[in-house]
Amino acid sequence: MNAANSSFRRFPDDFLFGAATAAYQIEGAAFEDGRTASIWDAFARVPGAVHNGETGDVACDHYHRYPGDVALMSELGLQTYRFSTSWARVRPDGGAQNPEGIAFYDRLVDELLGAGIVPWLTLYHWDLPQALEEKGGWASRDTVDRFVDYALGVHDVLGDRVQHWTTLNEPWCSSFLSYTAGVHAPGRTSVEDGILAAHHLLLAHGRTIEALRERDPQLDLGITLNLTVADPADARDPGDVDAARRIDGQFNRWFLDPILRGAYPADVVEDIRAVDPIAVRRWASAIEDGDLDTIAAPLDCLGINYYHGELVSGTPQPGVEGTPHDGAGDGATGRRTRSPFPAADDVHWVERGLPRTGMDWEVQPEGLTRVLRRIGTEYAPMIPLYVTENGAAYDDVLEGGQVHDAERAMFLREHLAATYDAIEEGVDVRGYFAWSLLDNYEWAWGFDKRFGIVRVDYDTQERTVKDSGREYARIIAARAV
Ligand code: PNW
Repeated sequence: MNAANSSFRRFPDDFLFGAATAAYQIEGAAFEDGRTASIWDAFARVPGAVHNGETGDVACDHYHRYPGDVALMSELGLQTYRFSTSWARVRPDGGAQNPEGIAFYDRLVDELLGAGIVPWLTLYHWDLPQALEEKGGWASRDTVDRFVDYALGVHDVLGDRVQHWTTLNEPWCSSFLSYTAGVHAPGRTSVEDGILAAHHLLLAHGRTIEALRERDPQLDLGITLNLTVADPADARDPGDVDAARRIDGQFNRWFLDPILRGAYPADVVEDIRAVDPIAVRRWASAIEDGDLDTIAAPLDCLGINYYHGELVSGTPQPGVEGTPHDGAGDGATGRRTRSPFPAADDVHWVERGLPRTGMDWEVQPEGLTRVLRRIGTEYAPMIPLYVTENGAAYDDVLEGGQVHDAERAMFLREHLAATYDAIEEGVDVRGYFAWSLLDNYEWAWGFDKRFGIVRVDYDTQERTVKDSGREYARIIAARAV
């Protein structure tokens, strides 16, 4: 049975339903109580980097409105809430821990626990302190030590109440989109910086897992990766098959293999070496003895963010340019950006007529079943999986105090059904988080793209539960789709 002919699927009793956000996208209060700039505060001010030059200075003002937002979570029946801590709030300029900054998360966690909602904490959702970027950022190995200090400082305060710890959200984005493509902060456009950043992010992940594990063996420790299914347009065409191998390699395996197998994928290293041998030589000499063992530190769970798949070819496609990952800054503003894939000049995306969301991303729920199946069989058969993000942007209209976002409700239903299909096959999937609780700051797209199951009016900060939010609440109450 597949998602399309779904009838009734009841989730296991211990399956967790939640929603996710990230600090910079919702908190606002960007310079309050000692917080200093992160790379996103700086990048948002680079002309042409973000749609309309919008910043997260205020965003959803969640910093001041968190009690109301937690009450909304209760109203929706969420069992768990995935949020991130802001490094620049907890440690201004990456320096000493700021008691007023960490106190916000202390209050938030208490509010969640008081409402019976399980806190799911992510330590890094892309907001490196700008002062650390100025010392080399993720291209520098020193940032790894700074991250471990930051993680332990957060654990000092919240470790008695937070059980679930995620080191990084989507290191593909914070390395290749950020240091190679230049569409996310800090906006660098270098293959060398991208692969160095990826290595240092992975090392920071592994070192943090080891350090937290040593402190408290009871914690539930993991990482969240954004994964995709890359399919060849024609499975008999060697050029198309190679295109799919390259995208799978650079998007999925570059992170999965070191974390779950302790080695970088050799074919991808060779592909990148062929286009930039100096970058690969510098990257190889930055890898120290023991790094890969650290990166492969055992995990308790793996988070998977899934939005869409990719259909690719080795043959140029008339009328289709770029990748689905190009970001808002591209072309429109003249800021220099490039492909996030260092070795995919000969890869072309193929139009196949699937419905698309407001991000122009294809709606492909069966891809989620396939991602979960693959990870649960090929890579991590013994590790519980969580869908830590899944959702869609659409141009919502508020009419008479209601948002009738039938497309988003359908998107959620189909992807929950796709998740269930993987569970039914025996894949150990333990939870699902909708992206996102609130409309929020969609990075380079600013406030132009709305992913929330709750609408935010950015003039009044009024929250309105959308039809999709009510639909999700009904699904959670029934524990079934
Ligand atoms: C994820 N891509 O970002 C993030 O974790 C969220 O913060 C974000 O709001 C959400 O997905 C929606 O975009 C991504 O180009 C950004 O493939 C870009 C890509 C993937 C994920």
